Amino acid sequence: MGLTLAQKIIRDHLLSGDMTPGQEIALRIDQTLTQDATGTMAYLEFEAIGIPRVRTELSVAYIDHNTLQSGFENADDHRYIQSVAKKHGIRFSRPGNGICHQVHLERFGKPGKTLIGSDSHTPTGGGIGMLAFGAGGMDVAVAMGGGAYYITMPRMIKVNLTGKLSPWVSAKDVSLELLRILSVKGGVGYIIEWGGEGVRTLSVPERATITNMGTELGATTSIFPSDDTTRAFLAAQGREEDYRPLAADPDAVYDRVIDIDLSTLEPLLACPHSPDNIRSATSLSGVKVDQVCIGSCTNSSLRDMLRVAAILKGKTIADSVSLSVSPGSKQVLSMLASCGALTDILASGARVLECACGPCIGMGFSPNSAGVSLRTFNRNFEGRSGTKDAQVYLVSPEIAAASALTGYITDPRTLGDYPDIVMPDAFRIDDSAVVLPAAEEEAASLEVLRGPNIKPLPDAHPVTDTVHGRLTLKVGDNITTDHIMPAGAKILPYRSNIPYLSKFCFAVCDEQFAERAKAAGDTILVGGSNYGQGSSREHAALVPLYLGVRAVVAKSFARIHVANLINAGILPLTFEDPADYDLLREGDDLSIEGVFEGLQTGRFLLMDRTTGKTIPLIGSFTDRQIAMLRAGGLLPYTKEAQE
Ligand code: MIC
Ligand code: SF4
Repeated sequence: MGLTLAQKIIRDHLLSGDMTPGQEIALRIDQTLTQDATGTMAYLEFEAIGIPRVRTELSVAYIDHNTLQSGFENADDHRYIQSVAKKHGIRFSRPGNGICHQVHLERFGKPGKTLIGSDSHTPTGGGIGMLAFGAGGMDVAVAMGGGAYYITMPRMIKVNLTGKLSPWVSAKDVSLELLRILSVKGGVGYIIEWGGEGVRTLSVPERATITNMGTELGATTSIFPSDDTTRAFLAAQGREEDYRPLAADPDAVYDRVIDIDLSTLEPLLACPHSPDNIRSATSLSGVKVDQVCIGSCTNSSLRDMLRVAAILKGKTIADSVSLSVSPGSKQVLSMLASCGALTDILASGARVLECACGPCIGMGFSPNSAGVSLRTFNRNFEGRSGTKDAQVYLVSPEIAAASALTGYITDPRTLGDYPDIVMPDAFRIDDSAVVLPAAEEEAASLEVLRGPNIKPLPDAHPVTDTVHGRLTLKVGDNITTDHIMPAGAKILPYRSNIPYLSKFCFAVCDEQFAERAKAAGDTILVGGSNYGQGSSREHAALVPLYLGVRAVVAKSFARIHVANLINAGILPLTFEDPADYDLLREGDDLSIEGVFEGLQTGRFLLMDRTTGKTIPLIGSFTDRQIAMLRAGGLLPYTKEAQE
C-alpha cells in the first residue's frame, strides 16, 4: 500500500511510535521558528533546560508580532531574544524583516523537512512541501535542544483539485471554501494533503495561503507536493539546491477525499465572528465598509501585493474607508518599491504599515465602534481586532482592494478585467536583517540581556490523586485562545510577565474571572467543544495555571491547546456524555478523586459536591503524558529525565 506525502515525511523522521492513527508518535525536528510574542517564554524555557547550543539544522527567532515598543517592556524582550539567539546558535530576524511565516517560506523553508514553530500558522511551510506544525513554546524549546516532538498520528484528508481559478478568484477563496465544507472543527485529527491536477495552477505563495488557513480548520497541518513550481520558486529565491521533488504514492490511501473544482469557485467572505461563517461576495454586496486591512501571514506575498497595487492603480479609495497595507517581508516591500507598485498603493490613499503582523493581532489599526472591517487575515474572532463590537470579515486581497475603492462589500468581478501582474524570475535577496549566531567558542562568554519585564514562570503544580476546585467559569463551544488569553497592543508587551497578564485572562467572556479564580484558590474550568482553538500561545495554559486552574473539563479540545495544558501540568478531561455539560453550574464545588488510577484506565469521576451529582469523564494519556502531569509539566519532566 502506498503512502501519502505526509506519511512519507513522518516515516523519514519517526523516532518512536507506530504510524497508526490515534497513536502517539515522536518526530525528529529539522528546523524551529519562534516569534517574539511566544519567543520570550520559549527561550526562557530553553534556558531552563540548560542545553548550550541548539541541536536542530536551523533555528530562527523572528520579531514580528509586537514591534510598537510603546514602552521598555517590548524593547527589552527583543533585546533578550536577540542576545539569547546569539549565544545559543539561533538566527535572529530583526523587527522589520517581516512576518515569520512569510520570511521562512522565502529564505529558509525546505521541501521534505520538519519544522515546528511557536505559532499556530507554522503550517504555512506546507506550501513548499515541508511538514510544519504549530506548537507551544515548551515543545519548541525541547526540539531546539534536540528532543522529539510528539503528536497523535493524524488521519489523512486529500483535497483533490481540478480546474483553474477564474479571474478575481484566488487562493483565499479556496481556503474559505474548505472552511465552508469542513468548519473550524472539521480538520481536527487530520493532515490535509492537497493534490490533483489543479495544484499545478497554483504558485507557491498561493499554496502557502491555503496551508496557512488550514490552521483554522483545526488540522494538524496541511501540505502541498513539491514540484516544478516549487523548484522555480526556490530558484527565484537563489536556493534551487534546496529543491527536492515530493509527492504522494499514486496508490496512497486517504481517510477522506474532498473534490474541489477550482473553476467553480467564486469570491467568498468569512463573516463575523468565525472563519467558517462563509457567504459569497455577491450575497453581501452593498454592506458598508469602514476599514480594509491587507497583509498578515495569509496574504502578504509579492504576488498578493502586486495584485492589490494593480487593482488600486490610478484610483482613489472611498472617502469613508481607511485602508492599511502591510507587506509580508522586507523582500516584498523592497520589490514593490523598485517596480513602482508601492507608489500605486500609496497614491490610492492607503496607509502602508510595517512588515509585521500589525492589525492582525490587534497591534494598532483597530476599527471604529461597531465598525465593519474587511481583512485579508485568517482570524476574525470576537475582540481580536482590539474593538469589542467590530464586525470583521475575512477576504481575499481582490475583495479587499475592490471594496476599499467602492466603500461597500464588492464582488471584485464587477470591476471588469482582471489586471495582469508579472512575477519576477528572481527575488531580491538581502539577508542582512538576519543576524547570525556567535561561533561556539565565543558563545560561552556572551551575556544574555534581561529586562525587568521578564518574570519567573509560574510554579509547577504536579497533578494530585484528588483534584479539587471551584467551577469559577463555564464557557461554551469554540472558545479560542484569544478568549482565554487575549492579545492586542495593551497586553502583548507583557508576554513574559505572567502575573500581569493574568489580569486579562478570559476578560472577553467575563471581566471578573481573574479575581474570582484567585479568591477560589483552585479552579476546575468547564468548556464546550473545540476548547482552545486558534493560536499556539502557551500563555493560555500558563496564565490559568498561575490563577489556580488544576483541570479543564470540556466536550472536546483543540490539538495545540490540549498539548499546552499537559505541558503546563493541567489535567484536560472530556465528558463521556457531552450532555452532562448541562448539569454543571458556575460556583459549584467540584472534585475528581482517584486521579492516578484514572490516568491509567482513562476513566474518571467528577463529583459535584454542591449538587451531589457524579459525572463520568474520560481522558486517555500516554505514559509520557502521565509522567509529565505527575511531574507538573514538560519542564520539570524534562529536567527529571536529564538527571
Ligand atoms: C495569532 O495569530 O493568534 C498569533 C498571535 O500569531 C498566535 C501566537 C501568539 O499568540 O503569540 C498563533 O497563531 O499561534
Ligand atoms: Fe501574525 Fe496574524 Fe499571522 Fe498570527 S495570524 S502570525 S498574528 S500575521
